[in-house]
Parts: sequence; C-alpha cells; structure tokens
Amino acid sequence: MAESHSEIDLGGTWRIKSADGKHACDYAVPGDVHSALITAGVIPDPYVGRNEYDVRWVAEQDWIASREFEWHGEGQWHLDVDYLDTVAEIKINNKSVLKADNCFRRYTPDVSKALKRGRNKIEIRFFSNVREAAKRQKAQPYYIPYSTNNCPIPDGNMLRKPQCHFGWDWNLAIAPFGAYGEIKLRSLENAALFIQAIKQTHFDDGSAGIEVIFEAPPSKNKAHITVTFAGQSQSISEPDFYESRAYFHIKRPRLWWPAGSGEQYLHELKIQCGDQIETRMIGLRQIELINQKDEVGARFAFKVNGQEIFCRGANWIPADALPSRATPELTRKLLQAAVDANMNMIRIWGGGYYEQDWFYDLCDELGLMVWQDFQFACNIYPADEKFLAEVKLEVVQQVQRLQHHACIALWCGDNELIGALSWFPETRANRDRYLAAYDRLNHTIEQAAKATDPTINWWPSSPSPGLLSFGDAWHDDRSGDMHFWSVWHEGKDFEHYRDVSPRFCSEFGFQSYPSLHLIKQFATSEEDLNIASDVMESHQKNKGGNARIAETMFRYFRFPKDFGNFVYISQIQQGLAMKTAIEYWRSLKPHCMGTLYWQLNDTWPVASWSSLDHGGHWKAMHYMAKRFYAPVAVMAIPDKQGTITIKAVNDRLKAQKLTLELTIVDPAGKAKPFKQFSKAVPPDKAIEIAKLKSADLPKGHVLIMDYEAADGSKGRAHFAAEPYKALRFLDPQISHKAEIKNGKLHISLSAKHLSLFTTAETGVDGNYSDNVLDLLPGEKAEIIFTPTNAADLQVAQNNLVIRNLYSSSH
Ligand code: BMA
Repeated sequence: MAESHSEIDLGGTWRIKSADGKHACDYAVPGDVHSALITAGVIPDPYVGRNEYDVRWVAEQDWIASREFEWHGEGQWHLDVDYLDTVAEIKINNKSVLKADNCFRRYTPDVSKALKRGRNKIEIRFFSNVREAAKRQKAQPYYIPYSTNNCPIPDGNMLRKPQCHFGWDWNLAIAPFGAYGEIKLRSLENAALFIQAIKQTHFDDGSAGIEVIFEAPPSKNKAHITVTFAGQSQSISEPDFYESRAYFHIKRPRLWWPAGSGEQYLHELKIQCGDQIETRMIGLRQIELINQKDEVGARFAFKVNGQEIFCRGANWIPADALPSRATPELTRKLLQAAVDANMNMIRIWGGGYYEQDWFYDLCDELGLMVWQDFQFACNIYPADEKFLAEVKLEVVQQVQRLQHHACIALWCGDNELIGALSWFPETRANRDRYLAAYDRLNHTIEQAAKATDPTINWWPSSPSPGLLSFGDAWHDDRSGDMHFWSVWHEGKDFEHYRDVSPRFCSEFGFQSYPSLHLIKQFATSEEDLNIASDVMESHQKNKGGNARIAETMFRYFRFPKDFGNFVYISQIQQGLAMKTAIEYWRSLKPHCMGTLYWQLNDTWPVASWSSLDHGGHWKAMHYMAKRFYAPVAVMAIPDKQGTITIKAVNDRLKAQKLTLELTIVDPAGKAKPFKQFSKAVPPDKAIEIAKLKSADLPKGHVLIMDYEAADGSKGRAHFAAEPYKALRFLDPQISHKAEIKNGKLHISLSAKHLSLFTTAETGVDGNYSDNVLDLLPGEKAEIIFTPTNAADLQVAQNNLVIRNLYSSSH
C-alpha cells in the first residue's frame, strides 16, 4: 500500500467472499472477481472446454470485497474510483460512502465522515449485475428489448456496463464484475490538479496554438505554477481554483500524423504546482470529418493536417473477456500488430469499454487514429430521465478525459442502434415509440459531448447514412459509413463485395477458427478436435457460424483432408474474403475512403472474425492483411464480363514509382513472364495500370503479380479467375529445412511447382517473419520464427508443419 500524507492507494490484495458465505479467497485489485476465484481454485478456467457454463452461478449472487488500511490524515478526504463494475455499494467502517451503478464513470465521494484515525476497513458489495439488470427491466414503463442473438444473459441493456459481458456472437457469457481501475483515497487539500481541457488551434500560416485550462487544488492557492510546452514556459502566480489558463503559440509546429503518413511527434505538456507535476503528451494535428453531399450521396472521409487519409484498419473489442487479463503488455502487442499490418485506424466498438488512459497513450504513440463509439451496442435502451442523466454524466467525463489525445478522430453515438429498431417484435410493432426514445438517448449523447468539447468530430451512429437519417446503411452504399454484412450474415459469395461501393466501410467480416495450437489449449482431448464436437460448438457463438465456414469451403475449395487443414483453410478463406473486399474498395478511392474490418482481436479463444488469435498470435489473415493494407499496393479486379483490371493504389502523400511484373502459370506448372510495367503512381490516388481480357488468362491458369514501390512496399499477389477447387495443381513437392540459430527457428522452403498459401506452422505461440507465401516453381523462401517462450524452440522445430493449398486436400 503506497501511503503519503495526501494519497492512499487501496489497490493490492483484498479478500472477496460470496454473500452466502460459502466461498472466500484473496482478490487482487485492480482486477475482476472471476480471475480471483480461478487463481484460488474456486472455479475452473472458463476458457477451457465447456467450463463457461459451470461458472455462470458466480454472477448470480452478491460478493463482498474488503480490506483494511491505516489512515492518519487530516481535513477532508475523498475516495477516487473508476471502472467499478457495476452495481455496487462502498462502505468505510460500515458507513455507506458510495452507491454506484455506472462502470463508465469515475466517482469521487467525500468520505471524511467515515474515516477514523488508525485502522480502517473498506468494503465493496458487488450486487449481482444479472439480478439487478432483471429488476430494472421490470421497473421500466415498457419492455426494452436486448439482443437475444448475442446475449444468453438477459437485460444487459439496463446497466452501464460493457454490453459484451452478457455474451456476444464472439464472447462467452459470464458477466464479470469487480474493480478494474484506480481505487484511492485523496485529501481534498492536496487533491490532484485537474485538467479541464487542452485545446488546439491550427492557423492558416501553419502555426498552432495550445490552450490549457485547469483547476488548481485549494491548498496550492498561493503556490507558484509553471506550465511548459514545446520548450516554452509560463508562470502563474495567483492560480484560480476554478479556472487557470495557459496559452502557447508555436510558429512552426512539428505535427502528429497517422502511421504511414508521417511521424507521430508528441510534445510534452507539464504543469508543475508545488511538489505536484501533471504531464500529458500532446500531438499537434487537425482531424476533420468530411461529409459533404456529392452526386452519389454524401462523402465520409477524414482529413488530417489538410490531407485526406484513407483509413486502413479494423474494429477493436476488449483485449480479454476477463479484465484482469487485459494487461497493458497484451494491449500493446495487439495494437502493435495493427500497425505492423499497415493499419492507421481502429474503431473502439460500442459494446466494450471506453479504454484506460494508457490505451490512448499507446495509440498516440503508434499513430493509430481512434474512432470511439459511445458504449451502446445492438440493443434498445431506456430513455427515462434517470438513465439519461447518468448517460450525460458519463459522456461529459469520457470526452473530458480523452479529448486531448491526438489519436481521437471521431466520437460516434453508438453501434447499430438504428438497425436494432427493426430486430425485435416490440420495436417493429411500435417503431414510433422506440425511435423517439432512441433519439432522446442519441441527442443526450450529442449535446453532452459537444458541450464538453465543441471541436469534436461527431457521428450519430455506426452505421449511419448521416444526421437524422434512419435508413438502411447495411445495404445502401451511397452515404455515410456502412456495415456490409451480406457476405457473412446473408451467405452471399465473396464476389458480392464488388457489388457495393461504400463511402467508408466500418464493419464487414468473415469468420475463421483460432489457430490449431490455441484450439488444443481449450479442446483438450483428441475427441474434441472435430468441428462438430460439443467443445468446438461451444467455442462458436454465432448461430450457424460453423455451417457458414464449411459451406464456404464447398464453394471455393476441395474439402480439407483433416481437422488441421480444415482450420488452415478456414483462415485462408477468411483472408481471401477480406482481401476481395478491401482491394476493391481501396481501388475506388476517393469514392471510398476507409475500410475497418470486423474484427482485430478476440476476447477468448473462439471461432470468430478476428485476424489475431486470443493473446495476439497472428492468424493467416493477419499476414495477408499486411499485404492488402500496404500503403502502396497492386490488385487485380475482375468484372462480370471477364475483364481483369490491374490497379495500383498509393496512400502515401508523395508520388511512388512502381514496377510490376506479371507472370502466368499454366496448368502444366510452367511459369511464363507475361508483361512488365513501370509507372509513377500519383500521391493519394488509385490508378489503372492495365486491362487483361479473359483470353489472357485461360482456364486453369493463375496470374502472379510481383510489385515493388519506391517507398519499400513490395509484394506478390495472385489471381485466379476460377474457384480454387476447379484448378488442377501439381503437387508443389515442398522441401524444407529448419535450423535453430540465435534463439530463432530458420525455416527454408523450396517448391518444385507452384505453391499457393504456403504456411509454416510450428504448433507453438510466436511470430513468423512472414507467412502465407505464394512460391513459383523452383522458388526458395525463408521464414524466421521467434517463439514467445524461448523454451518452446525445440518443440517448434520438432512439430513444424508446412501447409499449402494442394496439400490441404491431398
Ligand atoms: C457487427 C458488430 C457486432 C457483431 C458483429 C458480428 O454488427 O457490431 O455486434 O459481433 O457484427 O456479427
């Protein structure tokens, strides 16, 4: 326990006990209660087998957490607690000091009257969120539907808590709870200096202004305050308790840019007030949302520092289903993987959290723009005054907390609440009522957000055709942002991605299985390694998901010969689905200005749309994403008449010289050079390089495109006009060698004949220098594997499997 005369950190080891007195164990705060029970052996790990169902009881009763601490302070003190999940009462020495019911708020109740000098006891009663939710539903004036497709645990929409905790089509349903953030006691006299706002202004002459508005703690009334920013400093000798200001003007600021478009320069802002120092890292940048009408409908694009930037990215869900496991290290690994795959934006989807401060610090540092949803997803919500008043407080706090981050590009009202209006019998029968209630909620969010920071980019909902537009942005591609789910949820073929031309596609996805070594961690017996086993089925939360994966294989591939290859092909076809969509939509730029696929990460090991396995290991698709998201990329786009257009996209702000070689491999396995191009691709453009007729690529032939651009982007892509199952490949006869050198496994490969989607799989967690390679006849390649745990190196060498399209079915 860290103790000073002005602050006591109450994090550390607490005790937790069930209200029925049957269970008690240590509880590490910050953290969730399930994790404490797992560590103590009270419950099994819910991620393994079908344990999920055996631990549901935990959330169905109340739990009491407690600890003791010493206090010898004076004057007024308050408690400072955030991420308290969710319906809870805190008592100090048996006196109630806080009744909380919003996980997305920070609470700072005055606790002076409850404290006593010497030994004190603090207690948190976590009321069963599951029971509380049901109670609140009953008290509503009319029924408020929640998504039964996603949530096996009902009524989560009643609580201001991550909505995916009640289950989702990629999450288990155990309704975790606990204290996940800070929990501290602070003296009011020495309270932290509070930063109200940090405002940036960018002037036409290229200079920038920064204004800092803060509240100095009362005891520092007479203190001397120094504020420094970008090498300038200012003194304030009579700080105002309510509002002190400092202003800096920077003539030629070094700017912050998204990854791939420039540097992520951060200036230090420091406020020193006596012995107290507050720092923030500030990126100077301007982000505008472009949404003007045009001949098609209305645009949706981001302009950063005066330049339109195509957003390449994915959707973010919580880093782990159990908050104790969502560490900064894991989060960094996941976000770094996004940048490594050439992304520049993530969307923090509305069914999880407003993430912790360090999350946005990471995004500032990595150059990942953040599209931040307010936390409402796929359900209908109450619109009574009490609920709206709570939402307002939440919005004000969150916008105030996050507004200074360079990464924040957009605040969006919710995820899919407009769609939800047509998902339930009640809402279809009385759309007027539910639409009016929705608008009350949405308007409350908008007003509170804009009042807190009038400069934010606001978007009402995702997807949305635009302000006060309640149309079908799942199918109408003319305006705003789109969620295009027809391929996955409606079973259309991959080619259907080319039937729409979104302005910005903020969700679209295709499922695959987790990687084999991860499956083996939760499907622990041989018996379970079958997609129809009860364990595999319980690790698939989307109804009909396994059938969709299998049906897609029938459509495009020869059926895989065993379970391992089934998993492999599921990941390849997922990558192909996203490649088809993203290459086409990127080629439409500037008509389309962003693609955020669903979804980057997983909360537990499950069949899902993610490109990263739970824990951050790259699925096959993530290696493919690195290529289809390269800032300079080449793609082949067929039309329905059989013409293949070869296009090049340049997302860089400078022209890029590009060389492209086309090779055609015939059914007998012969590779013939076909054409060569050398072209300068103008900045921020998609251009046509060539048109091929169907006769150029006769039946059974495969087109290979090798390209290299001046910025270092290079890649190889192949194109086949027919489904892979129709092509007759020769056995590539891959030979490989794997040697251990300096803690890494060097895998050398050579192919006798064309080998598509060649993938090294070591059976252990780690990172491959590259993977999912296409090898031409006679070609060699090297993949270097670094295991996460050095001790796994030998196992990796012993278990190495090389897969390719041919061997998956032979
Ligand atoms: C989208 C998301 C999520 C969901 C995903 C896959 O609509 O907003 O609710 O997990 O689809 O179905």
